Amino acid sequence: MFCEQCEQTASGDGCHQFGACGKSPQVNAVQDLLIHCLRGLAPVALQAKEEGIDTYTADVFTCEALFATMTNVNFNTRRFTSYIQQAIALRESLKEQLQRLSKKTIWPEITTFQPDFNDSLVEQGQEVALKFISQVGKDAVDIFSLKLTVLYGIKGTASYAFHAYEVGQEDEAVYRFIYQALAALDDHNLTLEEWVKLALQVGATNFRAMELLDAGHTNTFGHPIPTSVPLNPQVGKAILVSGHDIRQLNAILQQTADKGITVYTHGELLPAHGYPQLKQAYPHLYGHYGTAWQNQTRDFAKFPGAIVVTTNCLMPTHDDYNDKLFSIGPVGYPHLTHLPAGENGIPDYTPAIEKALSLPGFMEESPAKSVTVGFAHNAVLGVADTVIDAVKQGKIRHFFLVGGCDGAKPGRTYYTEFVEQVPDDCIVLTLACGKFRFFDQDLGQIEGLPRLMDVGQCNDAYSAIQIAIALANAFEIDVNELPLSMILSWYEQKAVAILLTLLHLGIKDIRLGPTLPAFISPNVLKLLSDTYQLKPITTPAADLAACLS
Ligand code: SF4
Ligand code: SF3
Repeated sequence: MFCEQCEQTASGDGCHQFGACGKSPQVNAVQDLLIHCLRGLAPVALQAKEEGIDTYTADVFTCEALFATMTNVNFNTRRFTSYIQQAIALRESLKEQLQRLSKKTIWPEITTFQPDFNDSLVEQGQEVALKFISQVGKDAVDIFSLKLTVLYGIKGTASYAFHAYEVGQEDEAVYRFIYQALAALDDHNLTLEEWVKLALQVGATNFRAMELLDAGHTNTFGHPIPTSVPLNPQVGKAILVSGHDIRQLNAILQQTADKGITVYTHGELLPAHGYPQLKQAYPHLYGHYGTAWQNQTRDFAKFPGAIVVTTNCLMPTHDDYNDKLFSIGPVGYPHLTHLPAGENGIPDYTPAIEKALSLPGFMEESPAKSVTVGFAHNAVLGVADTVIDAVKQGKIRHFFLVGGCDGAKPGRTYYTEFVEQVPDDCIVLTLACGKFRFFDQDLGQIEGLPRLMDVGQCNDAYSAIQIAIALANAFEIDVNELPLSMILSWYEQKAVAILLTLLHLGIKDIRLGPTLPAFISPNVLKLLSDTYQLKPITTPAADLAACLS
């Protein structure tokens, strides 16, 4: 196998024997086969779109299937077999419709690929993966590096587009670009410059996908408001909802209303508590349980109720909690109970509800503890005058956006230490699951503004960008001239997409860690550091001093 799509990749080079995330060579091979089939679907779907044929089912399917191949989403070869079958069926259906229009098209080889479902899909996946790697020509290493950047970035974008679709927000241009990027992976004539351009277009499209998702969330659940979230459980039966999917959290809340079950968020669902319409409609949406995704083996084992995983990050499951763990949507793990999507994509959560009722739940109170969430763009810009005055009076010296993914590597203590060392006259904005390194710290206030503000999930990078743009406009300067530094942590492909968005917007001086992506070649890295001054993190003290100088 060969996979280097995440930060955890073995020896910072690539997983060759077995995934450091727990992905087996077999799962990796069927994921590669699925990507190959999606690359074959893409040119056909683009041609169909040209002819006015409805490609909607294929559009949404492509997003979900790409999402399933992201790190820590799906480890189930049977689910990938089904995705591969669907990809081929959708491709052939679109071809048939084109044929009916008497459109004579010479299809590239990849669009005629037919897996043999009676033979080993693993071996076929290994073959196509080898072919993809060996297709590198002139500027081989750098073009391959950019191809992987585009592929991994588009996986992140597709996952946000899928979430946006779920909350009723779509843009045909996003679906079209995802196909264009997939189809480009088979274009052997693109120059290095054209690949760089395409990677930045991934960033632009991801910005649009995050904007759609922001609109979907805020239209459906209201603009987040600062909200205190208990971290101490309350006595009673319980369901824990993990991942990013706020619409599915809403559905679980609906289906558990009046059942005597308390609902807790886990991981990236913590910011859901800030959405007023969700909170008001469901008093049993109570608190947050557990910390970072990489601690789930311990946290899930201890949770005395049912657990539903809606998206990444799912770690290989454990006998201690397998029977109370449920997956939905693109998520999967062998032998885990998967709740299939019903009408409108919402599963019947009865098995999870029954499991929660059969388990003891929390038996005793624990000391009160809480965090505050809900500092998205509307809330922060609502106090823009206070922020601007505090900056003008020198009471706020600098803003730090410390956000991104969490992970298991020891080097990630950098982010905790960084936040601890931020001077008292500076504000820390945070987002995504990297915040669990410091989310419960009390950093105090400046002029009534909390020094630590949780902007939201990783996709709420959109919100952070809106805040930065509004501040830059208020001061009549460029975003890069703001007293703002971005200290980012990455792990998986949503973070790759967000990084490309920031580069597309021309944001400079980003500090990235804990290590740089293995798929970025030295030449591509030089290009990014020359153009955008993108740099690796060093030490908290040195980076802080450089940001404040
Ligand atoms: Fe390795 Fe990451 Fe790929 Fe898993 S997703 S196999 S850890 S590079
Ligand atoms: Fe985290 Fe997996 Fe990336 Fe949404 S939940 S940011 S790592």
